[in-house]
Amino acid sequence: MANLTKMMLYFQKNAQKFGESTALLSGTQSYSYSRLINHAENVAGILLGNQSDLNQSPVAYMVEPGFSYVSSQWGIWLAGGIAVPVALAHPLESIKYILQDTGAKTFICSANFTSLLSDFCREAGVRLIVWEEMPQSNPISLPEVQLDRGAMILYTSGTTSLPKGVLSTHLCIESQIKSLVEAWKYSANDHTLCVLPLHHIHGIINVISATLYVGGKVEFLAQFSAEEIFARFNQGALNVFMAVPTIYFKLIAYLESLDEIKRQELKTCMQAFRLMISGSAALPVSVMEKWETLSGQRLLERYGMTEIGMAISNPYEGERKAGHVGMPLPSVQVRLVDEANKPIQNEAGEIQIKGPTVFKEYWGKAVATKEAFTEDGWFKTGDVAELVDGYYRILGRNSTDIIKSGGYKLSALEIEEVLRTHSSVEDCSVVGLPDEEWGEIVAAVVVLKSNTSSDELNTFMRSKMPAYRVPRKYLFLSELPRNAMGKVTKNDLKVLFT
Ligand code: MLC
Ligand code: AMP
Repeated sequence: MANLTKMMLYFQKNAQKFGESTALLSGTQSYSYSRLINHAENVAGILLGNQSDLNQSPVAYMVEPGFSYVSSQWGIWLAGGIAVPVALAHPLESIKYILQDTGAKTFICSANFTSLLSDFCREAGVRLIVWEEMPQSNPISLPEVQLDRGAMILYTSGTTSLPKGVLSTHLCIESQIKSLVEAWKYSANDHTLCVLPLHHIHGIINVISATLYVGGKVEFLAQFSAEEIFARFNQGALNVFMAVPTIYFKLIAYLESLDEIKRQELKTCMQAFRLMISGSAALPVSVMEKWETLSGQRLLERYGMTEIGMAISNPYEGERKAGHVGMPLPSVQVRLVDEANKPIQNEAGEIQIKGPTVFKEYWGKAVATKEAFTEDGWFKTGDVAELVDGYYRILGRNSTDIIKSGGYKLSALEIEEVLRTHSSVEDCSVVGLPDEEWGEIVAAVVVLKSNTSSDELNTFMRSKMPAYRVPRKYLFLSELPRNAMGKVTKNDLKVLFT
């Protein structure tokens, strides 16, 4: 259909090569690489219409994990656009923010989301394309997309009250993929199960993109379910699995609820896997050890971030050290620095990263982008680590305003801003409390100006943000503790919950 004689993008080139091999499995359906690329070209044709190139216009898409997701993403890339995946669990307010911040004027959604989106899109002048209703497009000539062009914007919460769009180029994405393929030895024999949300780098790059780059198979689960994951493991076809520590925690709880015979049967299946990885948050040593006992797999823990892809990893071959994240991945430069950005050795310091995997900019935020890098181009992660016997060990973050819960990065400031909009709330402060299952859970200290209850605040917050951002504990105080500068002393607040 489309004219493919021009320069092809990395994923497209490979997809042509893998032809009729299975790329995706979802539900009872399987999809070959040729079918995937054909459909992506059709999506590109619909997006382009009479234009020859989307010229890096952002295109939002909100579709279920599987064929519709990958063909939408690839279609946007083939048409020369920037892919903006939208979380399925987000309420309309968060979606509006992303559309406004990116300025996306086109939105692909699956039929399940049309009633949520259609009024807003009509009013905002956004073209809404329903994935299931896409017609066959006419043959088109695809634009030539150079690797230095913008490819994807992912939203990340940080030390500002509103999430920032992280813009990665095709070069960043291909470099991230190649680095992982080399380190973790992906191959066409890989068959992985994607259980992660697809608006974050873990699921998008490590699970889907790297597997499809080498001709492997990606199977999808619509949503997390321990029972369903083990049912798929039990079928015996899967050989690679990647997840966040909370998922391993939940899988362990499920395994422990089974009888010995069933547990042993699943252990036999899991022992046959080539690789199991944990990342996105610290893997508690207790979880790593229990998982090894129950599955026979020693988890490979690695460290990454939306802005840099994966940066540090335990070795594929060699010792996987519990409580440590390992060594720099191929093409990634890592250093530890003091508060003056001076490199240090034999001491804890901030992790800084350089290399082709690092993102280009925060979308529309030149000042934030400048502040995120040192003058000589190192990205400041805000994570603190030490180097022990050649292995990095993460010690924490240099901001109490960032919370990691269930593998999601949350901004305390963002949650506070929303809580302050409740009519009974005079002031508030949000902190993360250590939690074995979730890594951290969100807790809010509230000063009230009129009577209300934690139940009411909870209902209010759930209407404004996805469940994983909602405070799980509330504490009411008459005032917030502050230091001499007037800043709330969050460490003092944390102890009040113990
Ligand atoms: C959900 N619940 C929580 C919670 N999230 N409770 C406390 N803290 C949280 N963070 C509650 C819900 O309110 C609900 O309870 C119950 O748990 C089930 O909710 P759910 O939404 O169905 O949760 P579940 O599907 O079980 O989700 C758990 C999860 C999910 C671990 C599968 O959080 C997840 O997919 N996390 C992965 C995120 C991710 O991909 N991060 C990567 C970012 S990239 P109730 O009472 O309401 O019924 C990155 C870079 C890198 O970090 O290095 O990779
Ligand atoms: P995100 O911004 O959602 O991409 O999350 C990135 C953050 O997750 C990093 O800055 C770290 O704080 C955290 N993180 C990722 N992997 C690990 C890990 N293995 N151990 C500890 N923290 C991690």
